[in-house]
Amino acid sequence: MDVEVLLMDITKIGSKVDAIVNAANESLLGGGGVDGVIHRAAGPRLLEECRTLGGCKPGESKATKGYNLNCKFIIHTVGPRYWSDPNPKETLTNAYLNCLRLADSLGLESIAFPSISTGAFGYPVKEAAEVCAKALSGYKAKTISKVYLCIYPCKDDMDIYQKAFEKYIYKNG
Ligand code: AR6
Repeated sequence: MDVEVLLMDITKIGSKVDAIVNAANESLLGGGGVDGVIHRAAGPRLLEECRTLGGCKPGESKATKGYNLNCKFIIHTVGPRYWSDPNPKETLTNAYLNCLRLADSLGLESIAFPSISTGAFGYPVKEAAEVCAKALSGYKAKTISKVYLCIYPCKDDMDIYQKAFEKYIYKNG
């Protein structure tokens, strides 16, 4: 599974990937940040489908169609709220892993993630990047061969993710 870190608005990666991950909240009914951008770009039919899903717990994931985003699926996950989650590291790890497992179960080959939980949910970027790099590097993919991390809009954040992945690969030979 090849991982590439990009400085990119995730809604612009479109048909280049089979699935785009949304950093949502438990309601799955939209919000601010990347969630709001994804709903606006995908169009109102996304919200209609989300209403049928019955929400999503932190660390879990659910799939919808991609609608106007031109990817096959949007995989919605809920990251931890850093200051109130009883175990934010475990919840963030689960959020990444459950998106990958769901993508594999759908037979997908490529997936794009945003930086889950590091906006409204307050997870410090450096810590979140370490958790992300560890989760992705340890995952044994079935059908997924390419993962993009679309970090946006901050170049410093992208550098932090890049370093986290380099360090992890270096540590593991
Ligand atoms: N492409 C990629 N990343 C983006 C984009 C974009 N277009 N826009 C923002 N980001 P956040 P969370 C980055 O707050 O912390 C929502 O209201 C952003 O700079 O979107 O998981 C939901 O409904 C940050 O680095 O998600 C939930 O209530 C990262 O995406 C809550 O926020 C995550 O920031 C979820 O909070």
